[in-house]
Amino acid sequence: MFDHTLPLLLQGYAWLPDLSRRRGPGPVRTRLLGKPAVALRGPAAVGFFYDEDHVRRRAALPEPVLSTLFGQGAVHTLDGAGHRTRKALFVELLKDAPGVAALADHVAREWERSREEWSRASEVTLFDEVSVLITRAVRVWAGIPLAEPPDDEARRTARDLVAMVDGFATAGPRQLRARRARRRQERRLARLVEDVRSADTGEAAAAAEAGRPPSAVHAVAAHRDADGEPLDPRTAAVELLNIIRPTVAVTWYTVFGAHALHRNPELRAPLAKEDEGYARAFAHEVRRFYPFAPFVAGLAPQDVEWHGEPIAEGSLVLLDLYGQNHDPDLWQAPYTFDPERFTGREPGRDELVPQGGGEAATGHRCPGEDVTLAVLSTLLPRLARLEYRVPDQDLRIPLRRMPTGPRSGFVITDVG
Ligand code: HEM
Ligand code: MYR
Repeated sequence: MFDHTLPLLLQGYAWLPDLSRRRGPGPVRTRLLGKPAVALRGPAAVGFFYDEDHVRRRAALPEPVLSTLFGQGAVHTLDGAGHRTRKALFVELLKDAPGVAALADHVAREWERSREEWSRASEVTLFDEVSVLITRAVRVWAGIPLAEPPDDEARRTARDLVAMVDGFATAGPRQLRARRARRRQERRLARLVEDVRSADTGEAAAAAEAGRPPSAVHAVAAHRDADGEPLDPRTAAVELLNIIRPTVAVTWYTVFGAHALHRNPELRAPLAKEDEGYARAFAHEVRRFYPFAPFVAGLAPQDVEWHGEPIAEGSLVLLDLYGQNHDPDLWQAPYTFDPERFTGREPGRDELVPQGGGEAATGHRCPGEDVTLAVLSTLLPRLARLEYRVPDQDLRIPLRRMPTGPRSGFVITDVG
């Protein structure tokens, strides 16, 4: 069987679904990165995948993904007690309702400021502008100061954070740009962590005493791993980036939300209402419908078996997130955009998996789903209430590109 790494790079989101359609039902066997690989999907497969007896993360992610998207030594690469302890840092910061609400407030304030700027511009590329507004909000929230002049630095930082996500699945110039962006941002944030530590104001202890969460910078600087040691400054920078970069990555979903409103204009009125339940359902449907994370991957630590199918030790096990979110056995008319699927009900734990499945606190599921939903529930209703025109442009979303989005970046004019 030949190695599918190249077809994956070339075909992007279409690769696994095509393979699975050609092979018929059941797990898809292939080769990836020089290893035998098997791709699973469905709620039962989620349970199997997130059991550490079946799948481990150490050494599973290829170097080009680590040096761009996640960072060397990131929480994504840990297993066992080391993972649990590191993960608690994220879960405590991100699962905390007041903390998430505070971030959403910053996003709402930045939206107002951006909206005024946009109303004076002849045209606005939504992708670029939303990435800058979220960058401003998350930096303030996380306690990361902006150098002077702050606006220029916010734009440069937004470009770097976007580049890290944009370059992880390509061998072309975007990969190089992503590596450079990561090196630059890691250097800056490692220095910041050192500064915070040497000027320790006791912020973490003071915050705990006052019953409020410490800022992300302080929490990361004060964190101790399972071995009782603080993170070295470079690893601290990696994990700080694992909070601010994915928050800015919500830009992709925001622009997909704009795309959904454009294609389904009848959804604008219900989304524009002050109806938190509908906004959340709309955000869930954006995360289900549009392509972002294709799959997650780990290695079998021993010979294991899935539904009678042997998986040899050392095989790559993939959980096909995009495939599961469009599986006709799970979703009626999966290629129809319909927020009503989620009105009045929350999706089951292992049903909707754009950000992984299982439990966030104990497994590798994304700890940022509350943040993602809060940012989308802040931005998308405001977008639905905004007056603007969508001029002719290339709004196709190429499935061969990873990550993808409307080609034009979603240009709007006549913002009111
Ligand atoms: C993990 C997707 C937003 C922080 C993950 C994983 C996926 C994902 C697929 C891997 C799950 C696994 O390995 O099983 C996304 C998408 C987002 C998003 C599509 C929306 C744009 C966020 C946000 C944050 C965040 C807003 C933090 C503020 C993390 C961290 C991990 C992670 C720290 C590593 C968890 C671990 O390995 O234990 N995310 N995420 N993500 N995400 Fe997100
Ligand atoms: C973020 O910035 O962390 C949010 C965007 C996450 C995209 C997740 C992509 C997962 C890719 C796994 C690739 C594995 C290749 C073998």
